[in-house]
Amino acid sequence: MSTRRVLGRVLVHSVAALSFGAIDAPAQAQSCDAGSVAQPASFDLTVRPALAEDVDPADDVVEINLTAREAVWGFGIGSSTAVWTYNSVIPGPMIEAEVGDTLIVNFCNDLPRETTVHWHGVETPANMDGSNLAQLTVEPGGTFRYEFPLLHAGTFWYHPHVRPNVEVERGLYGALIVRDPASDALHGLPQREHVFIVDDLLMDPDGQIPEPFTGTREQVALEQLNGREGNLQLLNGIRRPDLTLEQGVPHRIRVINVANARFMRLSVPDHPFWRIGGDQGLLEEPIEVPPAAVTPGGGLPLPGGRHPSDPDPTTGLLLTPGERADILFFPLANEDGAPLHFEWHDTQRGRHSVDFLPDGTVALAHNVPDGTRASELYATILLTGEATDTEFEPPTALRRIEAIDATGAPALPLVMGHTFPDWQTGEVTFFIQEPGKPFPMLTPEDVHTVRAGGIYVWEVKNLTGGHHNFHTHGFGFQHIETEFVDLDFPDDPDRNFVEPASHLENKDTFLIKRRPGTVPGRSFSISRLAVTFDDTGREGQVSASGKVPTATRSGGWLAHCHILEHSGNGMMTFFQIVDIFSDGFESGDFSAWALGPRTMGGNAAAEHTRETHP
Ligand SMILES: [Cu+2]
Repeated sequence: MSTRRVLGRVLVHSVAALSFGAIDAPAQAQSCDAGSVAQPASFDLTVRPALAEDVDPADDVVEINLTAREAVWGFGIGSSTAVWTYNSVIPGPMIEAEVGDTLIVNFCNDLPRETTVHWHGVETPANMDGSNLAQLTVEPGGTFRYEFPLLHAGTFWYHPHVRPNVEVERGLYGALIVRDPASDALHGLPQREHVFIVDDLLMDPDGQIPEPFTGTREQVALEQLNGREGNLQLLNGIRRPDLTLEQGVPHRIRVINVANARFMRLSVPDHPFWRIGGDQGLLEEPIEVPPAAVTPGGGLPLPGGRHPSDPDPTTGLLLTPGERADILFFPLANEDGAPLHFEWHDTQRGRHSVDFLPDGTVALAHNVPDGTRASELYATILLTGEATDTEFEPPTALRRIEAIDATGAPALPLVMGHTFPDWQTGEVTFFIQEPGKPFPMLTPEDVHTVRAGGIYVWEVKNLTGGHHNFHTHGFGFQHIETEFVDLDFPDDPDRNFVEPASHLENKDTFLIKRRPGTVPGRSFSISRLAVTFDDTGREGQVSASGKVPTATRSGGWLAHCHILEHSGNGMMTFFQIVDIFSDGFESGDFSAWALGPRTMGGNAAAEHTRETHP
């Protein structure tokens, strides 16, 4: 019997008789009973995430009880790792709902530290977003009732927004799947659906999860610069599970990258994927994703038959931390009948090396063999059923996505960068709003204030030699283009060019590519992302005035890199919504903080114009 099933059984028979003082939540009775965890009686019993139990009989309400608590988890390898969980399982129970449902989550914090629950990708009202700007943190023993309508279909996930590099790493993550059955049926999407939550956990020789940023100053600097990458390949909380899939029929797989920092470039050799959707629902049409190439010529086979990766990122399915993909997969046995491998491939993302020099300076370089590490197995796929000669034909059209017309729209400039590591401690400070201002230093006067309903362009400038990504709370966006600039080689077309969006897609987490040159400050990239601060379905609820956690912050919506070591060390900012009704009345109570000059007079961001480059 697997660890998961044992834990599930224990859970069903335990009723937590605890009382909690409610903070910042509607005054109504809540118990910390996590509810039972249902396991479907299907082929992938040991692999599929536990399902959340809907305790509300109403058709259009999904109500679940969710408790964050400590547990011991085996990861399918019999370890006794101290972890943090939702409802005693990793991943946390999968919440399934349909578009238009109301989701209610009775959350209890049974952890020894404060936490929150953020609904990654979901367009919630401001005070349900779960960031520590939008709500007070839920203290140990505390509760919070989340309640919001699910306005869009998509593959979402939930996780804490308090010290997420620690809390997500320890196991606090779960899937939230919002389906649109009518749309799925219309487009002939397969009924066979799976959710693959991929993670890499760093486990020490004692089978425990190390504290962040420990060790030598070199180790501290590298964990902060490159993010924590782990050594345990997890799919749905189990190391390298065996999956059984019926061959010769299409499967729909929703993939969620919950890793702190690892760029997941996923592939099954000899099998293409057809990407049909991602962060925010379906694409307009499927995109074929070829399997990841191995090093030209095949490279030297490594133990276990693995190969060095070809760093060419145009093959394989690339998901940065927090990103999701919705893919169609048509498994067929290889000629030798061997199982298929669902595997990770490396990609060049600009990892740093670091050198602490005797003269008190620190040298940073990108000379690590980045992008060439051996592939790693994430799951073995066993096939049932008969082989078939049938060629799989994906649907030709999915849905129409309305492109945001950002012509002439005001820009919301941001700039990503970081300091050199501190020579004594290895500590690195990151920023995204402006150089020298990490998140804790930002005040409402430093950040963007936008109008509900307004169209803007995020202009995310990356000064660094490494890839990052960009995640915004509450409002998705569409990639327009990424511009690469090298001021030292202005005539070199390989260093100065504009890469248009590959396709139209609604996103909330997006790869921000590194600068094209080598000299900091002389070279950068700018990613332009169109956004409508659309409050449809949330009218009057998007100005984040309901909660003002501190006098120096407004509430507001977070925008940050989703490499959790970066956001945690300052690569995070917030933006504010001014909610203007048609009569010009400005809603929301902003009186708890001083109105900066930018917020006066309506379209605050109009003072920014798009930067031009030589
Ligand atoms: Cu980053």
